[in-house]
Amino acid sequence: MQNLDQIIRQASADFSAADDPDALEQIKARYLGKSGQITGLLKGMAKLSPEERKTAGLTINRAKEAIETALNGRRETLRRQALETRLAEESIDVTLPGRKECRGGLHPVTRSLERIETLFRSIGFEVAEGPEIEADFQNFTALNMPEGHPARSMHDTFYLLDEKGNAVEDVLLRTHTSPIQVRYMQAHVEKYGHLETMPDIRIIAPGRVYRVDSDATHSPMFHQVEGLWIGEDVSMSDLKGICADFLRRFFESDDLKVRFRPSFFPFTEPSAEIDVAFMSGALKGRWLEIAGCGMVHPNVLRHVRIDPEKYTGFAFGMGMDRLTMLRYGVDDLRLFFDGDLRFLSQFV
Ligand code: 2U9
Repeated sequence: MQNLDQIIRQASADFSAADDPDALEQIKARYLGKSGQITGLLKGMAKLSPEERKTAGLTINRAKEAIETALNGRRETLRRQALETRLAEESIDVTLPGRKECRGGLHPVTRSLERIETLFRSIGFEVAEGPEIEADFQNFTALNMPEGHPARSMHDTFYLLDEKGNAVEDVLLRTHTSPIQVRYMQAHVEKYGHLETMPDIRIIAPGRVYRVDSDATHSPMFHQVEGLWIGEDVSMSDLKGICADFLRRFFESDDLKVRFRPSFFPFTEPSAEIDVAFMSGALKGRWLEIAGCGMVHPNVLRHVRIDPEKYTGFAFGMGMDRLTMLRYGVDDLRLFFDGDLRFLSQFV
C-alpha cells in the first residue's frame, strides 16, 4: 500500500521536526487522534468485504504500529535531550560553602516561665491555666471589684464586639491571671466543698494578659504569673518566706535583698509591694519593685463560697516580662515582641 508507506514516512518526518513534547503530542493527533489519518482508514474498513477487510486491517495496523514506534522514539529522544539540558544547566559547584542548620531557641520569656514552673512545682504548687477571653465576674467582681469600682479603670482593657459592632456584655480580654485562680477555686469547692476540711489549694497561674498601655516598659499584651495558697492556717509569714525564697532562686542570688512595703489591692488585705535589691552587677544596691502580694480578701473567698472564718490564704502577682528583663539586663520591653533575630539569637 503505497499510500500507507507515505503516511508512515510523513509521520516520522513530522515527529522528528517537533522539538518539544507538547508539539509532538499535537502532531500525534494528526495521525492517531480521533480524526487522524490512521483512525480514518480503520473506520473506512466498514465498507469493505470481509475478505478485503482482513488484509486491509493487517496492513493498517502494521502502519499504526510503525507510527507509534516512531512516536515513542521521538518522545524518548526529547526526554533525553531535556534531561541533558537540565544537567548541563544545574551543574553543582562543589566549592560552595554548605548550608548551615540554624539552631532555634526558646524565647526569653518562655525560659523564665519554665524556670518559674520548675521552682514552684518543686515546693508542691500545681500550674493552672484558663481562658484569655474572660467573663466580667471572674476578672473583676469575684476579685472584690464590683461594677463601678475605681480599680476597674486602672485595668483598662479590650472588650469584644459582635458582628453588628456592639459590645458583647460581660466579656473581655483578661487584665490579669487572677481569674484563672477564681475558676480553680470554684472547681475546687465544687469537688471538695462537701468535705469537713478541703485540701489546700496551692497553684501558680501564668499567662498572657491585656491592658490598654504601650511604651518602653508597658505592652498591650504582657505576661503575668500569680500564685495562691489557701488552707486552714496559711499566714503572712508563709507568704514572705515563699516569695523571698522564690526570688532568690529565680535570680540565682542568695544575698538578694527582699523587702515588703505596705500597699493596697482590692483583692488582698493586708497587701504589700515586694522590692528587691541586687548586691552586685549594674543595678547593685537599687531597690526595684518586682511584685505585689497580700492575704486574700475575705470578700474574694466569699465570692467562690469558701468560708473566710475557716480558711485563709495568700496571693501574689508578678510581671514575667519584667522578671525576664531584670534577669537578662534588657531595658526595653518591646524587644521581646519585635521578633528581631539579632536580639532573640542571644538567648539560644
Ligand atoms: C486571687 C486573689 C488575689 C494577686 C495579686 C498582685 C498583688 C499584684 C501585679 C504585679 C505586677 C500585677 O503584673 S503586674 O502589673 N500584681 O500586685 N497580684 S496580689 O492577687 C490575687 C489573685 C487571685 C483569687
